Amino acid sequence: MPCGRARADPGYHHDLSRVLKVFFHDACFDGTTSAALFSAFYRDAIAPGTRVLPIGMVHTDGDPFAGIALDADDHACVDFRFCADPRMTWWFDHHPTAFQPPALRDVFLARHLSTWVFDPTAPSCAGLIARTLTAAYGWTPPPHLADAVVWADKIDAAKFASAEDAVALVLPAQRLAAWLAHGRTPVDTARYVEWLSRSSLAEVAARPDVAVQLAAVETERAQELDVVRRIGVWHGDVIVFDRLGDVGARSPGFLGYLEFPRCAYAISATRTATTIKLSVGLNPWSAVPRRHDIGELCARYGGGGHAVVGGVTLRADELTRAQETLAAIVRELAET
Ligand SMILES: [Mn+2]
Repeated sequence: MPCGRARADPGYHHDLSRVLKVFFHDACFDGTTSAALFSAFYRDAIAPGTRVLPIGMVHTDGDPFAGIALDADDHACVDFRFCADPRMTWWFDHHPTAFQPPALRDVFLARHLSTWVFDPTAPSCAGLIARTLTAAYGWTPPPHLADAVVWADKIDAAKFASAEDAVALVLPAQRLAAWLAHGRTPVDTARYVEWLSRSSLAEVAARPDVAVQLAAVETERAQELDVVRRIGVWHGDVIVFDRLGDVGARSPGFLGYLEFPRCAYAISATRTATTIKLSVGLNPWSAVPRRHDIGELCARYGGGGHAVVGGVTLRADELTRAQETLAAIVRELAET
């Protein structure tokens, strides 16, 4: 064990009754990798034997932590908005819109905890966590998690040579990223985090229950491409996929750029039984220069994100507001 510090503490040693809650950005490759990585670190270097409860979080207008119980022995939040509650001992994020409302930034700066780490220039939160834990605790991720971190950097920052590369479903990391984006339940993602904390992406992808679902994701791909091609509507150089009329339909994600390579921006509007999601992105493979800070734009409508990708999540009963917000975002992005 590279870090003997916590191991020397007999009070923590293999205390199976100890529980850590890890809050993470749900349905996201970086969010789940971050949660798996932090879980492995915590069991290795802080408190062996801890039972980890991964809890997927979604961005909401208002306080996403309202009604969330911080009742475990310790709490961590990764790849998700800042939570000022002192019981949230650990926090890592790279979203420029992490502080909402902005006054939370003052809390972060004033308390100056070494276990609260924010770097909006990090390509992925998993990469930020790995670098921080190595520097501060001398903890090196096991090879299977180091591999997942490399993929999180690549996927979260869309560092692919082309849209074709980005949507490929050949390697386990990309197959699992597509699976995570395909309407997984919080129970699915919590189990996935636990598996990934202990085994490789290839091993997780080969689990019989997962393999069946990965095959289904691949089968649905051709059908999805047809739909994406059919529903894209141009507004200047912005392509819009309005799926609000089709509850449960997914955002095209990178498939939008594959089918509409000339777009500068892509916006999708999707709806489930509980939430409405507007997703906004800059085409990573477009030669058109970026004209907007998308995270800032989304934050003005109650959402958040990065300069090149962001979103707004609303409640399912806010359809009118969602339609108005979609129209407003389209107007802002389409004007030159
Ligand atoms: Mn991330």
